[in-house]
Amino acid sequence: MFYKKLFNKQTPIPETLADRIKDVQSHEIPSHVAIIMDGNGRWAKSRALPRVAGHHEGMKVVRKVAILANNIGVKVLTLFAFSTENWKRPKTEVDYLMKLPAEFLDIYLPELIENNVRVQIIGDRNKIPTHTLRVVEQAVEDTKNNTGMVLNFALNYGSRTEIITAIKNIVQDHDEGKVQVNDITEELLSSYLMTKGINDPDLLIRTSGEIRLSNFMLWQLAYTELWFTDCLWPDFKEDQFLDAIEQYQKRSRRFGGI
Ligand code: V0D
Repeated sequence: MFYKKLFNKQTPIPETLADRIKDVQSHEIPSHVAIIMDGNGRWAKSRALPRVAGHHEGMKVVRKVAILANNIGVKVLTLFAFSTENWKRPKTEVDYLMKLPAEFLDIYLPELIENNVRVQIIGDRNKIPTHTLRVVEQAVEDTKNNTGMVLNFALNYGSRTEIITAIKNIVQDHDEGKVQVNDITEELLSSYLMTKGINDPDLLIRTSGEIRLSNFMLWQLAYTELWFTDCLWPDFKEDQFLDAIEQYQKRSRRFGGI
């Protein structure tokens, strides 16, 4: 059973978590879960630590949530790691953030591969430092044949820019005679987005109490269940993830019943 991996021999599996996992698995699991991982800076501040300490702690939570999501049967987990607006932060913080993908993959990629997870990225690769991009693209390449969950990192991602780029490419293909005006449907536009081939999220989670989308997957979230929590991302653990899944299951059972 997977949750043995989350706990070593000294730490017994808490009965409650095992029970909760069994319980959520007896209902519909959202196929695609997207998460806006907010509150790392605030978590650090509340402990009188530098902001980057919160980002580092948040990285460990990414691993926990990814392993759990994969093992309950989530097919795609999209994580908003860095937005196009995040470049406005102090350079020292941006530099630190850009080192996290390499550190994360260095520590956790072997375990993700053992769990058959496939790494993907969405976002504008242009401004990502070369070293970071190389390491991430290598992980995408190394896991491309894995058949488990897709762990999709949104890096330098912004939804409006994504839609504009899609429109430009559609117009280009129209000019070249590859697309007719009447071909332009929701499906066609979806196929020009960076999420092409990935179904829209069933559940969006945002931590840290902000109740907004912040330019994240605006097109893809049209029908998504939204779940907001005051919990800060570094404090978000298995229990909070299962809370969100349970809430999703309650809502979809209610609609399914009519
Ligand atoms: C900081 C909380 C993992 C959010 C999580 C560059 C803010 C920790 C990655 C990662 C970040 C990205 C790509 C990849 C593997 C791992 C990551 C960033 C920030 C932004 F292929 N955590 N993480 N990337 N934080």
